[in-house]
Amino acid sequence: MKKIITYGTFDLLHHGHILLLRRARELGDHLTVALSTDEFNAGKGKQSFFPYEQRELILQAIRYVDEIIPEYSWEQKTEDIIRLGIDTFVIGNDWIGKFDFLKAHCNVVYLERTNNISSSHIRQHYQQT
Ligand code: C2G
Repeated sequence: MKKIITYGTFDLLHHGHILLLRRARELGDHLTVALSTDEFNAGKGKQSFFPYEQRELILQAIRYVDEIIPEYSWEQKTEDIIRLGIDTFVIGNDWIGKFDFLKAHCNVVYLERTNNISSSHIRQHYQQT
């Protein structure tokens, strides 16, 4: 079984996220999403609109997602990949090059981000209405 992993906040889920998850899942047979915890996001200087439990519940309903684990630190990726027997790490190309060190343990794939959609734009629009 070819196992894929990706990491992210997945707040205010939109088609950009769905296209990322679908393409990631299509690279193998099983997709694990490491979902940023609220505490980890605070460290990223990000506060999601929805708390972790709600973002997790929404992701659980997505057909491309087979497993969800918490992302609580920048340093956990290598240990996740080894522990879970991951073949390929996938993330959007806004991170291009940032995770090449993982090539020592698995394939690393940066996928094209979907243009003209982001959680922050949705929030800004929501706050204006
Ligand atoms: N994404 C995308 N197109 C968009 C928006 C997001 O392809 N229009 C992708 C991102 O590239 C990422 C995933 O969807 O691969 C989740 O995006 P975020 O929730 O914004 O994740 P991020 O805050 O980048 O956290 O350790 C890595 C971090 O946790 C990634």
